Amino acid sequence: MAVGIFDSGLGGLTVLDAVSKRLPDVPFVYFGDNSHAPYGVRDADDIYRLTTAAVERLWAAGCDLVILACNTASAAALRRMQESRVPRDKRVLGVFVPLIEALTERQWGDNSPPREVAVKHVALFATPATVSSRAFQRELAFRAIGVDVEAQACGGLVDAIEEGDMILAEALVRSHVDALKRKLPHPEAAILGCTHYPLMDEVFQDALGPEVSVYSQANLVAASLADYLTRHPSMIGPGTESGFLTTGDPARVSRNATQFLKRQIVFTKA
Ligand code: DGN
Repeated sequence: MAVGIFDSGLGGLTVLDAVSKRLPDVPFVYFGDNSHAPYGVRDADDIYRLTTAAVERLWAAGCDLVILACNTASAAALRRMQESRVPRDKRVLGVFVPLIEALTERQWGDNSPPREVAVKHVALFATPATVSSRAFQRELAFRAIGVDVEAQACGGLVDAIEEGDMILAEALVRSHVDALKRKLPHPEAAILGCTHYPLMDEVFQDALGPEVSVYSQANLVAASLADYLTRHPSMIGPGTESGFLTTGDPARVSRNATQFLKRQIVFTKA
């Protein structure tokens, strides 16, 4: 059994990279739904349908535990899936909660009532679908009070990253940060609420300024997964090889993935 890691495209590789550094002996299967990316401009039903199909494919590949390494899918599909579709012996986890636990300085699974936290003004950068879902604000409200969240939908950024057009991606980051700062001039913390965005984290930090703490998910999700597997060791085991699956063109996706992670990545057709 391996851990399944799902994203609409290449962004989840930032999570995979952090997970495989933290847990080098754990096998994983990565699934990129590149032929349907980006999800960020789709409606919630469509995202739910595509996410469910991908998760079922990962279950069939021997992954009892699947991480939705995609905020857009976590926002639109995770709760709905957990309520209706996940069999008893399977688990599907998202990427919001580890981030919010870090922001609110909570331990994993601390379900005590919401309380005041140190950070008061938060900038959220995410896809249009994640921003309009308000899932981040909803999860935050379960844990913290008195936090002002200003969200910026970063239209076009996932497409530019998927295309490998880093000049356009940098220009988009700078213009989205400018737009955010017009609404919230002095954020204390900035959330990169899309797993593609850690590939641009230095540009975000530069545009925001050194006084802003930038939270990016990859390392937080890896730490949370390590903790989860310590408590649920039966979710992994022998019998499944690591691998990379895509619904897109494997040659093209492998080329872009290799460029992102700066190591050879070979995708096969899902
Ligand atoms: N990496 C996905 C996320 O975290 O939201 C991007 C979603 C998309 O396809 N736009």
